[in-house]
Amino acid sequence: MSVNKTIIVSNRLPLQISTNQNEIVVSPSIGGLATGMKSVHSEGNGVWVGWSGITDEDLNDNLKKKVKQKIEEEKCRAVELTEDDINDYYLGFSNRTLWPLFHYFMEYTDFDNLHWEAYKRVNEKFAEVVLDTIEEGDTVWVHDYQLLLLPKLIKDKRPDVTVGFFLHIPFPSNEIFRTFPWREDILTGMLGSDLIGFHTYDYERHFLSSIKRILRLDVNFNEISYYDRIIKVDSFPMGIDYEKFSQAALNHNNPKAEKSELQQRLDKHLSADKDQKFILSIDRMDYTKGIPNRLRAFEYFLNKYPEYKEKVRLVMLAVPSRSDVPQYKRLKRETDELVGRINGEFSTVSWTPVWYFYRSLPFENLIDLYTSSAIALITPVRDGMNLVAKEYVATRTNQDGVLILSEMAGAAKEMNEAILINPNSFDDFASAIRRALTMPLEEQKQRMQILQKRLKRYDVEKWASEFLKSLDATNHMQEVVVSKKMTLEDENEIVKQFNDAEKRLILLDYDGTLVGFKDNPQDAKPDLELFKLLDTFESQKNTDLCLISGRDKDTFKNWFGNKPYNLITDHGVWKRENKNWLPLEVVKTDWMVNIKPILETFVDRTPGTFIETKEFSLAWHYRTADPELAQIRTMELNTVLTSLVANNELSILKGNKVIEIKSSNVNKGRAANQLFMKKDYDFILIMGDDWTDEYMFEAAPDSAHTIKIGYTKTKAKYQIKDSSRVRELLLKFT
Ligand code: GDG
Repeated sequence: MSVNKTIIVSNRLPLQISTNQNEIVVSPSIGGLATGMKSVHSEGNGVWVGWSGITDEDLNDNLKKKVKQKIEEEKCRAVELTEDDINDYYLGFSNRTLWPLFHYFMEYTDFDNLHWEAYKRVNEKFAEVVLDTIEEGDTVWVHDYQLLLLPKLIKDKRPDVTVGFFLHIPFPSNEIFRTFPWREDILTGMLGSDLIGFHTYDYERHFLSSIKRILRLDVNFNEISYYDRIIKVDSFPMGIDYEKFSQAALNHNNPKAEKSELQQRLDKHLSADKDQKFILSIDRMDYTKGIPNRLRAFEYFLNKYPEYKEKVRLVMLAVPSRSDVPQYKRLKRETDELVGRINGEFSTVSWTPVWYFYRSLPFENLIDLYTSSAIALITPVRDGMNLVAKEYVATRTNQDGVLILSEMAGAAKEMNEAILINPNSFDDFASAIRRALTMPLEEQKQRMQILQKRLKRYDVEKWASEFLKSLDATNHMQEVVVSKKMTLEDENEIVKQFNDAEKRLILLDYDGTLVGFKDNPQDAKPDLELFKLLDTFESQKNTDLCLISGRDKDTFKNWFGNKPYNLITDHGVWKRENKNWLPLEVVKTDWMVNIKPILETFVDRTPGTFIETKEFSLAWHYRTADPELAQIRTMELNTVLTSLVANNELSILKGNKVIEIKSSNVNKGRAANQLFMKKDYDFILIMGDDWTDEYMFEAAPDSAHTIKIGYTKTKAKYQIKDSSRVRELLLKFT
């Protein structure tokens, strides 16, 4: 029997693999993600899917087999990648396109088709391994920007499986994201998920704004309606392994503990002058981390407050990263030059202002640095979260020390007690450093205490479990939404009843039901395939086919003039039967002269909207308007119209991206009723997609088959996905 498991997917497996002659050595990696996922991974049959760090070319067949086996022993599955894959998908598309663009470095962003093709190809390779690993009831959690297309690739093949996605870097404002040539593919790729998580509410907001503007989907608070699914978007600020860092610091501070070489060196400097303080910065050598800017700001500080010369030292650890990418090479050169210049300018016999390490240090040395530094200066120009800031706080077990943190790091949102600065302002830098250097111990402790309490509570394990809890809840949410989804059995039953019936009535809405929506309603013309389908239908014996629409008479005359079907237009004002047009209702239109100027003022102030003037109604269309502006304007318009319509016996209909004002004594329900009463039908089928069709569903006799197109709330008995499903279904009757 299989146990439901969680499949974690990330670009890299949480393993370090090295080959020593013909031997394979596998050791676990200690990064934040690996720690956070540890319990998720070890529970049940948990599996981690990712790249091993070794390309196909680096292994012969024999070694490949051994590596595979070793990886599987660690409950991991490897996605095999070639050198080309890594160059084009990882170094190329991930690190030269997505990384700079999502961090607002547009000038560093390459849009290279070859890299995009590789990105798609590699996401498919990941999908293949994941799909091969999935069993019924499993949950998949995909991580980060290298795998944005993966959720859809999984969901398309396995709609039954719950998929979560977490982005570790910022999601940029729509103004940035919309410049991206493959923006639709990226968004729809992510929408394969049931839950999409970000570090902060701002990234969530930006993502939803792109969803509304680029895909034009409906968003309700933090839920996206996407065909038959509701996708939840939320923020989960990633934490650290608090216990590990605070415990390591406690052990380190124990007077009996053995001191590392680095610690001895740090101590020597600190004891030489009691007033001497270290200002620490640790980052990967990445242009998003603001390293050159920090150096320049430090130089500015020393010039502005020369009394701190020989009193402070910037201890800067920059960990080599992506050094094959040209911008990173340039950054390294710039940093080296700046450090050289500043040290050359200020150094004295006993003091060098910047102590610069360009390497990765073992964990113990990281703790040496954190615990020896009175100040941490973490000033990225853009950073998804920034865990270093949190780690510094966790190691301050005496509760002294001051964190200076850039507002542009996601972490700033939860670390208000740090000194927050705008990393582009040298004056902010200088005054923050001075403030930190002079901050009374009592205040340092007050701030640290609050920060520590928060980080301890919401640590990385809690982060992972909160995400999974929320993911599990989305799963139940979906079951509710699709409860009326039409099944194959339902379909077969209706077709059978149709075949057995002797007097059939088929009542079909037009827009959104028989055809999809177009930006301009006049472009949503019937196509040849539709004519063919309707003609076949019409020619069946004992079958009355009627199209029923809010469209005006002239438009339908134009489109269906020489067709024999019955038509009802203007929401039920006009009817065409046996080629003759008859009014179903007597309707006043004198109100239009008063209402139209009001609508015009809305058109003037809302780009992308327009008025459709029909014989008996006025419609304000806003399909192509900015969705957020349109939302505000529809509320305004509603308020303005409400007082007017009551006096004129008018009603306001909210359709699909349209508001229509028409006489209250006309609706599709009343018109449909007249048809129901005409003959003793033993089979009635009604289909429609929007709010105005609910009148028909409501008026229909109990035995009628009512079908709503789309998955929003309805009185209809069944729901189906879209207009192409309508056509597939109708074909079954012919
Ligand atoms: C991405 C996002 C987001 C650093 N130097 C050494 C070392 N480290 C460890 C730190 C810390 C980690 O590396 C760096 O994490 P960050 O969060 O600061 O930055 P990114 O690598 O850019 O991570 C970021 C994160 O994903 C998580 O979602 O916060 O915004 O960009 O844990 O301690 N570790 C060791 N030696 C070093 O020299 N052992």
